[in-house]
Amino acid sequence: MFIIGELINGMYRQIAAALKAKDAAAIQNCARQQLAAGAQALDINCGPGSADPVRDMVWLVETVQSVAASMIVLDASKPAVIEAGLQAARVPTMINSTTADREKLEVLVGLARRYNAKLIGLAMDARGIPQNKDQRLELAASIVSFCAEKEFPLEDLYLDPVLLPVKVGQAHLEAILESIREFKIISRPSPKTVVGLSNVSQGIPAVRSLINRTFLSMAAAAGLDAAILDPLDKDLMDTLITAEVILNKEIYCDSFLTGRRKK
Ligand code: THG
Repeated sequence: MFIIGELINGMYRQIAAALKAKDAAAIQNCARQQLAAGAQALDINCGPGSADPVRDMVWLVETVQSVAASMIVLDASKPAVIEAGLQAARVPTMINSTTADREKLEVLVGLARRYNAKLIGLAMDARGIPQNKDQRLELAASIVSFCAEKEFPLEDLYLDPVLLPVKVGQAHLEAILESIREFKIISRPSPKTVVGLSNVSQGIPAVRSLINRTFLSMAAAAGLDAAILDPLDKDLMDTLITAEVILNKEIYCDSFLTGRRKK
């Protein structure tokens, strides 16, 4: 599974403070720690409190890429913020994200092509979060057909079923898992799939890690290709390694866990 570290996000108080103070060392430490723990890409999000998200995104991209060559996942709802990040980036990039709305697809698929970036497509539109599996599949299929029409490579498209917290969306989780399986068979070549894992445990501090790793192993079994997650959660990373052995994606040996752990 492709691991995207979630921690450089202004949703976290320490990151919001570091961003406000332009504390480059704090951001760079967060980047290095996530990569050392096994992240292959870093999600970057200025958070809801940023007064100037275009400027902050550029600063975050420059700050991170001066210490790491890994892919940066530009996480913002405003296309102008994503474009500023794309312009600043000298490392590989992923756009996070477009919705299934035609206007957003026009802009973001255009940017992804122009900047040779990968693209996350959320199975939602201006009407909001889909209510069932059929609606998710319909939204995902409209993103796929738009990308195919514009000749954006489908293997660079990551479809996101939009993971809801178990606390508010319990009845959706089984359908979300089924969507992961079904998104993969919308087209050939197959699009990829991604979730923002920590969404599932929001608002449940006591058992966050348990909920995250339980969902992740179920999503891995459904064929999930990538996850935005907290790579510093050792139990979560151990669960992922073990799930990949069980799914025969990694070869078993008696030291499979210690052998594949990062530190
Ligand atoms: N899909 C895509 N991108 C995403 C998401 C998604 N990006 C953002 C988010 N969801 C994934 N990243 C996070 C990062 C943090 C948290 C959840 C998801 C989180 N943060 C703490 C909280 O809200 O409890 C912040 C508080 C704190 O600990 O300081 O949970 O779904 N494509």
